[in-house]
Amino acid sequence: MKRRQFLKLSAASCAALASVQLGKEGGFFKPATALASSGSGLPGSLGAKEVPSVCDMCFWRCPIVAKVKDGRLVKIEGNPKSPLNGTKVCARGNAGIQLLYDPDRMKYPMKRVGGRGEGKWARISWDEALDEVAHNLKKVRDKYGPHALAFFDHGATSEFHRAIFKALGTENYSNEPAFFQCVGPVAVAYMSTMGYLVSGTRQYIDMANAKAMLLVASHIGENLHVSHTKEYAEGLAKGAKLVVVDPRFSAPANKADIWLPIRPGTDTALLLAWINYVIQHDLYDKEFVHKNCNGFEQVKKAVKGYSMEWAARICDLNVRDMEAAIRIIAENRPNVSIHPGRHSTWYGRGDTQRHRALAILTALFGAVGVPGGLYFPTPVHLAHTDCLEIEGEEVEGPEESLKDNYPFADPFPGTPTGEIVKATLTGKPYPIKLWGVCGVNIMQTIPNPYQTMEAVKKLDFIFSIEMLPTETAIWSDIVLPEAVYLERYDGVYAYDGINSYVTVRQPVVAPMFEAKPPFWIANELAKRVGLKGFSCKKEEDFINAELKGLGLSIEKLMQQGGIVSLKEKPYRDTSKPVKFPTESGKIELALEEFADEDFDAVPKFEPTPAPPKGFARLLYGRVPVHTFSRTMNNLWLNHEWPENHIWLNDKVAAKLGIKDGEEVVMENQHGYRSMPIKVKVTPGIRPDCVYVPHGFGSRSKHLSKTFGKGASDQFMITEYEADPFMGASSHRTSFVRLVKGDKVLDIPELVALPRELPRYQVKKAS
Ligand SMILES: Nc1nc2c(c(=O)[nH]1)N[C@H]1C(S)=C(S)[C@@H](COP(=O)(O)OP(=O)(O)OC[C@H]3O[C@@H](n4cnc5c(=O)[nH]c(N)nc54)[C@H](O)[C@@H]3O)O[C@H]1N2
Ligand SMILES: Nc1nc2c(c(=O)[nH]1)N[C@H]1C(S)=C(S)[C@@H](COP(=O)(O)OP(=O)(O)OC[C@H]3O[C@@H](n4cnc5c(=O)[nH]c(N)nc54)[C@H](O)[C@@H]3O)O[C@H]1N2
Ligand code: SF4
Ligand SMILES: [Mo]
Repeated sequence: MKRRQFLKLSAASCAALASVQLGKEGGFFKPATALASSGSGLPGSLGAKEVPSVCDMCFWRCPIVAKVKDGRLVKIEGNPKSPLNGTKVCARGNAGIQLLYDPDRMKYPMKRVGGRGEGKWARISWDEALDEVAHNLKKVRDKYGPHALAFFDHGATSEFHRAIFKALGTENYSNEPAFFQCVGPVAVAYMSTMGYLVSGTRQYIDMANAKAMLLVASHIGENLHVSHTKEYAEGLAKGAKLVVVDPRFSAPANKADIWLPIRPGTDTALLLAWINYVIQHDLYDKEFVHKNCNGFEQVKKAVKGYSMEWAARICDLNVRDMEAAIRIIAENRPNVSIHPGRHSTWYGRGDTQRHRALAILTALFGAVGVPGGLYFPTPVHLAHTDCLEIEGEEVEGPEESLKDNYPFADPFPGTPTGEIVKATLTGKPYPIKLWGVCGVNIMQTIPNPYQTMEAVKKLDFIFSIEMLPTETAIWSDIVLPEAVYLERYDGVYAYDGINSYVTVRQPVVAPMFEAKPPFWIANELAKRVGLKGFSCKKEEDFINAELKGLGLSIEKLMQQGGIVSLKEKPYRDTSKPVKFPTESGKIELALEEFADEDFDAVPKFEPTPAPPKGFARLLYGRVPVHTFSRTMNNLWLNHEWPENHIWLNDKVAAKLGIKDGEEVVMENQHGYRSMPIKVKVTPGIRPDCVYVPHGFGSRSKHLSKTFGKGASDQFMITEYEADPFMGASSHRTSFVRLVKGDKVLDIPELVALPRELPRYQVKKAS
């Protein structure tokens, strides 16, 4: 098959994959008798009541229509009014039904009766559960001060509960994993360089109109967000060239014109050599740089020493491919998508500067505010409401803040997770004695779970708000069962990318068992700790208050099928200079504010230590049908992809005598061993690393469908380093060798290590 044909096919098959169709359509559904508690459902063409809402099987939040028959959810489809996903949802979006009806769900408030982590619970009433949580919140605050309370939160419902922690006065709450385990480095790099955030919930990269794309990691297709993947597939189908930099033959590497199988941890060397090459060969957009950028001469001077030959040795690539790759991008400027990346907490030191280098390259090509490039988000004018604020007392900050060591942690919310864990363990600079957890599976999310467990053992109290009996739930003293996204309101969701719109999440069925919506839980808890609670009476009030800014209400939205489009201006007027939201109004190619904090104004290459002898670097990523650990117990998704495999280079496997499909155990540099995992023997990964899809290997027996299936990358990550800019913690700084039967197998070193790259010295786990 010719490549072009294949790409067209892949665009179509990708869309097909995105809407796993279940059940026959037409005449199958009858009108529902008991409808959604909101009563805002629309009569559906299929006979079932159709309720527009928003998916929450991952954070992309595709608009959906839920079909409810006799009070039971029978089908989820994309909202046909959505300009992004249309009627499509991905496998996970479709399988939301199996989250709602999962018999393993947290059904009632539970109190721990065994040791922490044992998973022994007794059912208690909501009154008892809330009283106990409130009592402990007050007790710890009164004894140790407000900052002894920490809240680990993520996801749609966290805002409700965070309001209590804020009102109690702690500085230790935040959107933890989404920042400190995910986008922290990209966020700081692009905010500082361009003045705006490119990798929040949405990513402002116009792949559908690109003439060429550069993906550094960014394994789109495995990392699956429906509209993002559709736009990428559309760009390829229209003929965009693709360059992929990844040590593994990833889903996009598979479609690339050029795949650069880079030595892990050396991307900045490649990017700096490319920046130098582009400047030396006059391959940049002079007019754009002249009109819109500061610091060009400084960059030119700083990167002069980074030659292609040097980078080729560091990155273990060949100069010919490196040159061909950057020429493909340069020739198509400015309509090129240099993907800013998303998950970027890889190596700690050097992560922020890697994304700075990507931002500089983007600016040199003028690929900002043009079709195919980075574009400008749509301003969304929701009205401000204090409905969801809870009044508290003025509290002074701690003498020494956990954020103090990280000059770029502000203006982002939250406190570095690593610092909270360490303060809990050591009591320094002040004690932390209570953790609340909501929407985060901290044992599967924050590196070094063994350290996290030690910290939890030191707490006076830990509670979690959960929908499933996860690893984190079994370490909690009290677990509060929360309604899942199909049973509750959350808030207004505005999509501010190309094809922008506004919509709301609303309940499609009433909460099951004794699960309660976040608004109710937080309000009840607030009252019991002596706070006033929310100023509005019900969820609809704050949603309507916010929508007012757009002249809308829930009712008006529903009259229009649940979605209203917004006016957008993603592209610039190329004849005029742009006013970027930086202090100078220009893109900052060299950053004095970095230099002021003793960082480099222009990125330098800072190597991360290479694997110790006998070990391979542990890499991880996504599979398209699962979201982290949260979907592993889903009946349909578990059926599709029940366990993960460890990718092992074929030459390494041959030397070790390991065959495809054989079972091994991973052992990391600190001697921790994983659960058994099957090997995928492949030439599609370099010999100096292995790859383990994330989220598998559950350690909670209560998750009956997924317990013990596959192995967790997370439980092998015992070494991490903080990003010195904002304190995010690295995840690709641990190493494994393999154990087969009772034999420990050292990984042979098949690629020579250049002198410039230091080797990791095994030290105590961080
Ligand atoms: N199906 C599904 N999709 C998801 C998610 C999910 O859970 N499930 N999660 C979403 C979220 S929150 C995020 S943040 C994103 C994460 O997805 P991405 O932002 O795409 O994550 P990355 O870490 O950039 O990409 C993983 C790839 O990095 C490669 N890699 C590892 N080390 C290196 C290195 O040193 N250099 C280079 N060049 N490549 C390397 C790996 O081989 C792998 O192919 O996915 C999102 N999409
Ligand atoms: N080892 C390793 N660590 C990683 C990553 C990795 O690839 N490998 N990826 C990193 C990235 S990019 C990210 S974004 C983070 C993601 O980190 P997390 O958000 O912690 O990931 P999940 O495993 O989805 O955990 C979410 C938890 O919230 C619960 N939950 C889901 N929906 C709701 C809800 O509506 N209400 C309540 N109360 N609870 C809910 C789920 O049951 C689950 O326990 O992980 C980071 N950490
Ligand atoms: S990408 Fe899939 S799981 Fe994520 S919001 Fe969209 S349909 Fe739901
Ligand atoms: Mo993420």
